[in-house]
Amino acid sequence: MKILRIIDANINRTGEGLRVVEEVARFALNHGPLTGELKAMRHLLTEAVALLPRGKAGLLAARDANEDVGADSFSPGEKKRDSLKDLFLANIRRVQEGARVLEEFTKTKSENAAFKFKELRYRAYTLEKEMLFLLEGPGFPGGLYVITGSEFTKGRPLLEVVAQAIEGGAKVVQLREKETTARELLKLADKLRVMTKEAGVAFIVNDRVDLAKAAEADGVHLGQDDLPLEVARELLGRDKLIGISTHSLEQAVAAEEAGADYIGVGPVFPTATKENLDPVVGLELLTRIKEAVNIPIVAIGGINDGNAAQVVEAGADSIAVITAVMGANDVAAAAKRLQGLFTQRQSG
Ligand code: 3NM
Repeated sequence: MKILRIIDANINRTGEGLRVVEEVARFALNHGPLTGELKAMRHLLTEAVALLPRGKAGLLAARDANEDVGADSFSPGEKKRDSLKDLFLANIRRVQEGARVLEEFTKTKSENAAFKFKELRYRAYTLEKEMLFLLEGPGFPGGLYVITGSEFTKGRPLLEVVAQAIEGGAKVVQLREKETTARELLKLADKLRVMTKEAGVAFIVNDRVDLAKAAEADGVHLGQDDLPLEVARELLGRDKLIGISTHSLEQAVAAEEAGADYIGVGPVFPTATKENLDPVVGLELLTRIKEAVNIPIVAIGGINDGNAAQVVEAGADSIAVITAVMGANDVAAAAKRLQGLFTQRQSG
């Protein structure tokens, strides 16, 4: 009877875990094949139960949830789930642990049932890897984020300047060219895609979800008046980065809640590079935003050699610059100095 109670409790645990994970696959990821696999795993659980002596009826007879001494003791992790990823991980672990317990305790009762529980556990490991990748996305690298601006290169070809910035250690390149046709932008985007891929640098397209998709960029950066994040996510999928420009604490929190992979925060300092600039954010608000959100923060606006260290000190995970790199006399050296601030932080 005691063993049957253990088996019953763990069948419930495994089945409930599978249900939660299935909802994530179905409604959060919109993923047909994974949803199908989870359904098949639930069926496998039912099949295994049917192989036990007296099947489901025997388990029900052994059930006594009121007397379960463990029912009230939540572990701290059970009460708080910070993100969809945490919720997913907690529940896939329940499945794996439940299946393992079932495998051990049914060995003496039905070898075939034990074998099915083992199969279930292995399928849960494979599923964990696949779903985790989809939930985590590609990840934002941080560090120096260089934004293009042909009018600031002092007449030098843009692609050459970007190549030098990459040579200097830039981690992200964003295509942002205001006075160009879509056709020209796509040509440029295709070239930047090749260059960044070879260097292992993230490539982001400003504003244009269509171009980001066409050029197979790593993501898109959107302003407050561009397409809403949900629409961009629908078009690009979960494995692309979406960054949102924010200019206040409220906008930063809202962007994180909406599912941004990172946020731009600016202008940190006054700058003449952008028209219709929002009010200056300053370092203090940058720090407050850093404390309020969990996603990476890209500080932008008027950042240069003279003030970049303070920006990193204030909590920026990344600094985005146009003129400090595009307009530098020695582009590679400028990029190296700015990226160096992050390398120092890591080792210091
Ligand atoms: N966005 P520079 S400030 C493109 O506040 C851009 O969101 C900003 O150029 C914002 O490094 C800015 O030359 C211009 O100051 C950044």
